[in-house]
Amino acid sequence: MKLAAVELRRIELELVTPFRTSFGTETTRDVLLVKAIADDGTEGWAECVAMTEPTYTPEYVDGAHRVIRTQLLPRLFAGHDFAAVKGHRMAKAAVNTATLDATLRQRNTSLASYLGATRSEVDAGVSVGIPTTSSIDELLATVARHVGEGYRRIKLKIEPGWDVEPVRAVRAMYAGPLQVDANTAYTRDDAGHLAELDEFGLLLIEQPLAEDDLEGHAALAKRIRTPICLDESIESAAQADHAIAIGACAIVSIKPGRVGGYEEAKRIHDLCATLGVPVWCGGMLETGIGRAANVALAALPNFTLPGDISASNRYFEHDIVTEPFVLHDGRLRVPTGAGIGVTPDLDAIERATTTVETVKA
Ligand code: OSB
Ligand code: MG
Repeated sequence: MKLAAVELRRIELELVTPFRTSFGTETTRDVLLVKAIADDGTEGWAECVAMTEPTYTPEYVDGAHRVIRTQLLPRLFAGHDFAAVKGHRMAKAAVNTATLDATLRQRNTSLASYLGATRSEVDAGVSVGIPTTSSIDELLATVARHVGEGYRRIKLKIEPGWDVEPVRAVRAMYAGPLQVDANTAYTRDDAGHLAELDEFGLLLIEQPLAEDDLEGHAALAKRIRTPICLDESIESAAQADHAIAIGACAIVSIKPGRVGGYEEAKRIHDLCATLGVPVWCGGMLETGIGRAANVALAALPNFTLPGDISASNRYFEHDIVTEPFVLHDGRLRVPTGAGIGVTPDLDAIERATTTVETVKA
């Protein structure tokens, strides 16, 4: 693929409901879209998953935008890889995925088949935020609605003060696959408290402790029965290998943005398959563009747990692809078209655009 230009476009989409986690509340999604334009006019698309503020990871969208503009694109146009640039994996992932999409569209190959997908549909899971009202009744109503929509797994966001009781209440009405995500909100001293979640038969607890506290996770794993899954801690296959080796996690959440792109995501998948560690695909409130690529990844064989891969209407009233993702019996269909296999809805994208810049090679 010979690159002619890259378009960097910021869009703003209102979320259908605020999304509250232990690190903050999102009401809109400020997304950086990256479009790679090949010399033959083929276009490849990706979204940068960095959030508005650096509260989930150090990266945030303004920073990623600037790193792409001033560090990554000059290297890309000069034919260099990004190895010299430390970190900034979400920024790298966005550029890597846009160029990969253009390459695959030129070759008329789907991302799913390129990555080695073995399924045509993936189980849909949904991540349920902490109600802004902190009301257990509201949580139960939300969970009941998602179960009614057909979701095959429910994930509850937890934090100190919002954990055992909400989980107990949900468990009393829902016997299906259930897991929790703390986004680093606990400390090593909370092991006794987190053990109170053992009785609910959770699939896993995601990232209870700080991202850099692998030893703490290994120690916690000895004190609770719920399997530990890492999200924020895992930025590469090497880190996954180390975390698994020291007993810090039994399950890995793979987010392509967090690890630098789909190639590294696949390496983590393959490594975990070899080690007998299940993986699932995390989400970052993606639009249909990022969602399509995640669905392709989640179709690989060792994605044995349902991901945070929900229908477009979980977050957005109007998605920015021509065919929004919808549930079919609790599953999403893996796109079969070339590249990410979805068509960006240019009118919808235009309506949501706040800034746009085209950088020529
Ligand atoms: O920790 O998995 C997380 C969203 C933004 C940042 C971090 C996380 C999340 C989610 C939602 O849990 C996943 C999704 O539905 O896209
Ligand atoms: Mg998480």
